[in-house]
Amino acid sequence: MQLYNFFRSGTSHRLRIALELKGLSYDYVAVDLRREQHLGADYRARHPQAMVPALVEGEQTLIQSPAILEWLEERYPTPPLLPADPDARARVRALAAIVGCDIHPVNNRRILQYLRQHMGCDEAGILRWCQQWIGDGFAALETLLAQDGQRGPFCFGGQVSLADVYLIPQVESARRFQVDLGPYPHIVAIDQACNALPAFQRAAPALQPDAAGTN
Ligand SMILES: N[C@@H](CCC(=O)N[C@@H](CS)C(=O)NCC(=O)O)C(=O)O
Repeated sequence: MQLYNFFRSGTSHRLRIALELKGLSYDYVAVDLRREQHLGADYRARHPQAMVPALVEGEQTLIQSPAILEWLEERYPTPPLLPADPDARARVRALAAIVGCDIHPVNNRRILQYLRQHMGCDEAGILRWCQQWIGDGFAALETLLAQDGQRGPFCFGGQVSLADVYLIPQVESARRFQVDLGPYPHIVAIDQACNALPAFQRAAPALQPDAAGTN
């Protein structure tokens, strides 16, 4: 498999974590969002939305990280990233969707570029925007995590799940946007527990080949 991705992209980071957790090897193909490589015709031919990630397997190119994560889960079910019970699966998917549907999309590069270029937003405004929507989602996640008496060190139950796969890249992004994580002790503890695992360590943005020379 080949993963077209960018070290600092949260959606790419999700896929790296899932591939590592499932013990799947892949070729790393860097698409530099800073140099707008994703907007070029070559990459657009692969992904008409001009976004990373894309996962190539044989003849097919898979796009959209939620769809790719579900495909990985179905194609490579061991170890599972979703619990067996339908109610538990709904819970894990809901935690993941808070990040995937309601936090990440509004802080995407193209949204921030639009705010800068068409809405007169300066860098302080951009930071406030990101902090607002990350904080909003994290507050809800923190409440849900605090209410769950059955939880172990991760987002759900005693094992890593898709909820953690979504959360950890979002925590990385929250730090980049200088979000105060003090109000979210459960999220911080889950971040520490996940980052103690080799799969999460190997998937970390700072360790990727295209991160070299950046800080
Ligand atoms: N829903 C898509 C979103 C992908 C996405 O937002 N990718 C970002 C990087 S994290 C991107 O390529 N942004 C390019 C841009 O905004 O110009 C997915 O989950 O795959």
